[in-house]
Amino acid sequence: MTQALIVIDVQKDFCPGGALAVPEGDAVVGSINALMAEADAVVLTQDWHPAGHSSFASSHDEKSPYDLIDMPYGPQVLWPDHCIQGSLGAQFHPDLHADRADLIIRKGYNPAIDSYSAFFENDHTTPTGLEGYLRTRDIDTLLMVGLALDFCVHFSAVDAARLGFNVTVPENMCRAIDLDGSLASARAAMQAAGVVLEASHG
Ligand code: VGL
Ligand code: ZN
Repeated sequence: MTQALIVIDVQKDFCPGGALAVPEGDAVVGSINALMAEADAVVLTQDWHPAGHSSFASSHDEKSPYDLIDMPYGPQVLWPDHCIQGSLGAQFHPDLHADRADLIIRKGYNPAIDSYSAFFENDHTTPTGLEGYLRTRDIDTLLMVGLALDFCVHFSAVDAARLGFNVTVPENMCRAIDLDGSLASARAAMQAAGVVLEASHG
């Protein structure tokens, strides 16, 4: 078994004070840092949108953050502007041991498609390249942690399980946005895909 720790979007904009703050988002940093020391490989993802991204409510007339719209690839929640390429808010949380990362994978850079998953954009077909990286390093087991549990961790974990990786999500190292029951449906979807949800790890 070769295991990678996949740290999803632990960025300033998803922490208290950020543009799309996840409640207690910063509370996961210490335990994630501790886990990095034990992992065979560490991958960080970074939400990385161009200004005017199509997932921003500000890019659509008469829409507000958290409205749902139909995009060519399916339904899309509209978000406050966040994680704009090169902005302060797109930086990793300052206490995260980002120097430990073997790979940093950016996602959401296509102006027309959002990308919750670390593996595929929201069309569920355009790959980010992460699968190839993990397979060529003979990694078969993933611990997935970070923000937000009900969006980017959820879709990343489901895709990873469908691709055949053994996936565990320790919930104490994640925090959720919880929009209209999104946390409950995310948990159900992860379990249905074969993801192991743990209350806490270690
Ligand atoms: C995320 C909403 C928009 C996440 C990213 O990291 O969960 N959520 N962009
Ligand atoms: Zn985003």
